[in-house]
Amino acid sequence: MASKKKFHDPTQSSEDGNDWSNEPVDERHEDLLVHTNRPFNAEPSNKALQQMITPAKQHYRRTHAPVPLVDPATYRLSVSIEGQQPKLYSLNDLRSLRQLADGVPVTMMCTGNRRGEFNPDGQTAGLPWKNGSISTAKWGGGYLSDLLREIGITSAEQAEEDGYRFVTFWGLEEYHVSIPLAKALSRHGDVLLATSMNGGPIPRDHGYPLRAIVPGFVGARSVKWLDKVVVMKNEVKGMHQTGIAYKQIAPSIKSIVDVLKVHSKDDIAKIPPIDIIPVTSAVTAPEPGAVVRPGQTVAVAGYAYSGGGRAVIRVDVSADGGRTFQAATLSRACASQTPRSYKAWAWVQWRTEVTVPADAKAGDTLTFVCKAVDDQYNQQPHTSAPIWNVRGILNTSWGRTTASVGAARL
Ligand SMILES: Nc1nc2c(c(=O)[nH]1)N[C@H]1C(S)=C(S)[C@@H](COP(=O)(O)O)O[C@H]1N2
Ligand SMILES: [Mo]
Repeated sequence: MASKKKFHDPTQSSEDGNDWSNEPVDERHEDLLVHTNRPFNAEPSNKALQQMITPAKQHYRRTHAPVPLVDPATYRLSVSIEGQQPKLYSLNDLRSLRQLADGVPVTMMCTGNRRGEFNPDGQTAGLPWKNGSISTAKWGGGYLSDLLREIGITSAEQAEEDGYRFVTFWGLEEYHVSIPLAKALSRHGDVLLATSMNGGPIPRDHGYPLRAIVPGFVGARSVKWLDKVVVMKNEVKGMHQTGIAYKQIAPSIKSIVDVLKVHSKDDIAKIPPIDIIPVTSAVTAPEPGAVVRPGQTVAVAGYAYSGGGRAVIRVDVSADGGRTFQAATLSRACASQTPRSYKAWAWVQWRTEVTVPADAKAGDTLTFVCKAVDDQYNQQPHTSAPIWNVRGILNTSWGRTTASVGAARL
């Protein structure tokens, strides 16, 4: 339940009918690249993306409404089986669940990461994210499966026989999505009711006081400001689940208006929304447009991630646009997130060094490229043009950045 007490400042209320006076502006790092202020959508700098664990102030933000203001004393989580009386849990009640105290490193990525790179091939509908709508934090809290057991959902098999296949999460501002019940109940799923981020309370922007964390799934399923958890027979109806938000439409369809000419609403509901991101990677150093010199050794760095707990096993890096490659050195977020653990929830950070050819000419462009391989040998598409789609989701093409060659130092 959101606090009824609002510290309303009339000078800050805006023309759109929402109350924006309670935004947690102090939580937001000044280096964030802000796409929209109301609601607040922003991504970290390349430098921040080079850290294994993203500091909370720099973790990307994806919001759709003002950030709810919650009083932890009166907050209650409602948990139910569809059509039955809900049970209410205070934050204190939730502390009695088995706790994952230290937190597990989980990479969260918005499906629209790198959408902006699609736009030269045709305008997409959505925020023009660069390569930063992805971040990694250590999330701690209780296991959702323990809470579901308390309301009588003891086994996925039994629940499925009774017709229940989904768990739906509702945020306090009405955002709602579903995940498969099997993911929520699996010992290997690690679905959390998180109360901590990077060892501290969850900042308001990221879901204070309670957030679902669904490791290995797209960011959209990790619902912030959790209000209700409902075990359901079907996935919930709504823009972020059955609607078009997380669905990839054929590249021939160039506008949202055209989507509706080709697909009825019912058709769209039948297209699966993305849960598990294919393997992807990006270059975070050098900065786009950096000037490098002939013969110079350049540090090239970036991240690579694959959904569903698949571990990245190799990242190939090229300084000549993909004609020749060298393997980068990988670092993992924690020792247990190994290949074929199927619990590699976090990205790898990779780095390598390349030498600019001594005969490179001033004014030449060097194209740095990276491509990752996961433990099931999934690989990335070479370019984004063939996977262009009007919603601009899942740009998992090779990471790319260019630098220009300056005059040789004498
Ligand atoms: N309640 C609620 N939960 C939400 C959202 C939202 O708008 N409201 N956005 C989702 C989306 S699309 C993403 S990518 C992640 C972003 O989480 P972050 O802002 O902590 O990075 O939260 C998800 N959970
Ligand atoms: Mo997202």
